[in-house]
Amino acid sequence: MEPNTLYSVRMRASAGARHLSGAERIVPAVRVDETVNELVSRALEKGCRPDRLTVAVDALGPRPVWKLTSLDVVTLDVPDIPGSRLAASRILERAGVTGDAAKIAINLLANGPSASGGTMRGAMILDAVTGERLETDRERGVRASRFDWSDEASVKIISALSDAGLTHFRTREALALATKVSHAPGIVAELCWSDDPDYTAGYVSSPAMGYVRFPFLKQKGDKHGGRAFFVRHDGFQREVFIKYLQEEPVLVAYIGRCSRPTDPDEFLGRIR
Ligand code: WAQ
Ligand code: MG
Repeated sequence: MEPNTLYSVRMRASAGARHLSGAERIVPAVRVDETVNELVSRALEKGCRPDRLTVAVDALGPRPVWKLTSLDVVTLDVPDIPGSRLAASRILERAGVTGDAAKIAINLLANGPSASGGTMRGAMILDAVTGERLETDRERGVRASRFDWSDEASVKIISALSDAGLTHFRTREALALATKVSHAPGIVAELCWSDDPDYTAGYVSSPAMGYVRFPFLKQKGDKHGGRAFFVRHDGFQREVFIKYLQEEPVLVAYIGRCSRPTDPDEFLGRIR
């Protein structure tokens, strides 16, 4: 592994106790400056003004950086929310999540998964068999950190996603996150939809099936959303899993396939 001079740059904006936005990058030393500026501008662009904006810059040091290939992306053309949630549940079952665990996760995301019934900053960890919640902090959840697209892969994925009709930055960021998560020790699958009331799309992903999007996993105007990481029932090591998600640096350096919207039954037939 070549010695690296990479830095993790993380931004977080809040108003009072409320989290407004966050983003992070992994960049070489020479790009730290412009990246800090870019993330600060982004935090200030948002409609609501933060009263605290934190940027952390950390050298990654001598640890190796994992170079991963992004998950294959497909969008399933399901026009309604109940149909999308049902198809998402079927796909989770194919990935090794029980119907019960999938249902628990969908209900939690739909109703606000935090202990107080609001959204979480991070993700829930759910036993893929029982649906039991395993994260230590149910208010905050666990956050995946230290991942980014490499410069080259970033250019390529923007073009590949755009060819598949996908141009929103959220898709690109969620794909990098899901790619890192799909390599976590003990992961079975992930379910996500945004807590942004204007963003109705979400996805299920797994190492074998890739990143499967749904344009409508929730109603427009609904402020509930979140993430569930489903993990192996047998021999799951929570500390190892969390340490990987939070600390191991990952660059998504190669891109997977990005397909045009597909009929859900055809997709389910194909992955059988
Ligand atoms: N690690 C773990 N969980 C996170 C992280 C993280 N780094 N960031 C966000 N979350 C959780 C948290 O509970 C948020 O409330 C929830 O996920 C949603 O976060 O078009 O935009 O940033 O293919 O609002 C999915 C579909 C978009 C994208 C997801 O998520 C597409 C999105 P958001
Ligand atoms: Mg959000």
